[in-house]
Amino acid sequence: MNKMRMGKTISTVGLLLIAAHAFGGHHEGSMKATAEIKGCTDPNISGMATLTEQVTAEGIKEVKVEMKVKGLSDGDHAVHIHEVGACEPCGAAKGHHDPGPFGQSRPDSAGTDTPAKDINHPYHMGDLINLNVKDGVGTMEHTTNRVTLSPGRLTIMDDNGSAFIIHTNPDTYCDEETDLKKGCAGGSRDACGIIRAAK
Ligand SMILES: [Cu+2]
Repeated sequence: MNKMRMGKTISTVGLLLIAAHAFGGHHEGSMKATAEIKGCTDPNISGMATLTEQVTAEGIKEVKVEMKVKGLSDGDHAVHIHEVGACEPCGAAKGHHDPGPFGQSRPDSAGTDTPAKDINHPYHMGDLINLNVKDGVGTMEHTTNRVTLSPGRLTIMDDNGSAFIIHTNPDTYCDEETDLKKGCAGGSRDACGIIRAAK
């Protein structure tokens, strides 16, 4: 084996070890991921989220999301899993995670007063519930079976990763005809956190 080949083999083994480490424990218990939440522009916003994948007795994978964030304005703030694991700037996280056949990831982001033509909210796989902030502390707990941490068609741990986005306004879930307008999914972005595999 020449030197180049050896190098390639070693790095492949290294990657496998990293992958085994990141996703280890799948059989013993639950898979986990975490996200450190930071303000898009406000350095006073900070927090943490944990994601735990569990398999129900029926064999369905579900992910429990627990989030605590300080520094946001009191009230409800939309939270979603966005399609790219990037937060600088917060727009880099792109649209809502939606690996479905049509991949319509835009929520309410048309540049005018009308909604985006491909508005698909709240049907995106990454759509969650509002974070409720009281006295500057926001908490959210939600279990979803729309996404997985383990590999598969619904995974959020895909090639380009995923990130949480916390929006300025509440998510109205865009669930009424009269509610289908720009901003119904929470409007501008306050905070972001890249989702990373954890032990
Ligand atoms: Cu969002």
